[in-house]
Amino acid sequence: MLFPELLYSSLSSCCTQSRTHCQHSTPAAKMAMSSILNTDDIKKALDAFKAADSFDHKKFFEMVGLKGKSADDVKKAFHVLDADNSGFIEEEELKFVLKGFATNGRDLTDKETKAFLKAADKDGDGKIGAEEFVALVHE
Ligand SMILES: [Ca+2]
Ligand SMILES: [Ca+2]
Repeated sequence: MLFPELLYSSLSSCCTQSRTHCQHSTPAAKMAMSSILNTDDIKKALDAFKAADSFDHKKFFEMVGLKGKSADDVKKAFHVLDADNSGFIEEEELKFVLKGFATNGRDLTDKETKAFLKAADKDGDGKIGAEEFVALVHE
């Protein structure tokens, strides 16, 4: 790691005081969505779905340029959206998914969140795994 102090700065103090005994796992450095996607494209896509209940994930992923990205890049985006690093995008995280693209992204409505989850959650466990996300984006 080039900048360990940056990486650990967000962890609780036990990690910085005695890292060897710390029970927290080292988080993978989160990438910014803007390093994966073009910020102008993100802005345009967010503008296109400004109205409540207008969200269309297929068109959105196309507009932000994610659809054309490799599975590796889509997974990087997935990890940005998995805010608590659980390995899944849960319903609560999905509601705020547009904020993962830009801080001024709106919240999805409950209806949009449920429709999005239903489209992505192929195995029916109520959350979106990385593979499910990649499949949805490339669909
Ligand atoms: Ca999560
Ligand atoms: Ca699932």
